[in-house]
Amino acid sequence: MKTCICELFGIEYPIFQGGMAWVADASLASAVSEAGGLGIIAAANAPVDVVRAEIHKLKEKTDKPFGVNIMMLSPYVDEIARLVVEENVPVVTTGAGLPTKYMPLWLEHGVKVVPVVPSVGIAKMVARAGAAAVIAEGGESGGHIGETNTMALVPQVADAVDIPVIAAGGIGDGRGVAAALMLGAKGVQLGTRFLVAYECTIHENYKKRVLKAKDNDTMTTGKSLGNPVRALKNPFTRAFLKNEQDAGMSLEEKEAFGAGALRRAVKEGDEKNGCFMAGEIAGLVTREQSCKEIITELFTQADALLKEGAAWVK
Ligand code: TUI
Repeated sequence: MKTCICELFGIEYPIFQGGMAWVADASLASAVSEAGGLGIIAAANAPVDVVRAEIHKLKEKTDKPFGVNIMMLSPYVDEIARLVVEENVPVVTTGAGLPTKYMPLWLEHGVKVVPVVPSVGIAKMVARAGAAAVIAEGGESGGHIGETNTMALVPQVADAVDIPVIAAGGIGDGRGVAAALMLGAKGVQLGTRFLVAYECTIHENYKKRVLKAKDNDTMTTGKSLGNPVRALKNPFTRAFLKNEQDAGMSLEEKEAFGAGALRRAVKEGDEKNGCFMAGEIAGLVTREQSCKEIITELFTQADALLKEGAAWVK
């Protein structure tokens, strides 16, 4: 199954793997790229040397195209912006803020820029600045999220910009892929489903939580702080929400409570104090598979659905 996304990025299937902070390392990204998608290393809050080492590890494992996700709130964002140029990274995706300041540098060096956008306004802005495509990410996603959900966001972004749209948020199987294409997307980005891939190196407890999750097991914290984050419900998310509502606590204290919580989930599997970021689709993710199995299954299903589709209308 091919779309213009395949040609644009030199990949076999129109799928990006989400640039999940602390999760998306060389192991996961190289496996996704080898399987024909676009594997993405998350720079997150990591220092430049750590990201460089992951890029080198990935290059040893695959010759296929890959990307680096840059979290715009990172304290190292300036250095990481230069690193991707030095390392000839073919694709940069960005999240949690506007990448426009860095786009002239990336474009000058032939880096394809694909920002994650939570709204039509931001999609238009980055399209004008030279983005190759946009990832329209709905509020069903895990981690830091915008306000509009995928079903409403994707068609509105697709109508507003002339560049291809990649849909993200709430997509977990071939039905989601087919639906995204019907909404006007030319490709998809998945995060949660890749959390349980064999090649994903997160703690076993994290994988178990995702595999056991039901439809209503995620929640959003941080809304009142202007920093909404979706994660699996646990003692940490409940305590965070309680602190948020506590008038006696300062903004700084409330934010500090969340520091290190994602690392505690990913590295230590800390069920009590960790923040297990995951999307609403976690309830659909019930099996560990290789990245290759996941991607092949997604597109076999989507292809069959799209071909059958005409017969559903009497
Ligand atoms: O970035 C994500 N998801 C993330 S980043 C992350 S690390 C983190 N952890 C805790 C707190 C903050 C970050 C975990 N998950 N998704 C992409 C995304 N980008 N969602 C929303 C946006 C976004 C928001 C505003 C993109 C641009 C934007 O621009 C407006 C502005 O005012 O900057």
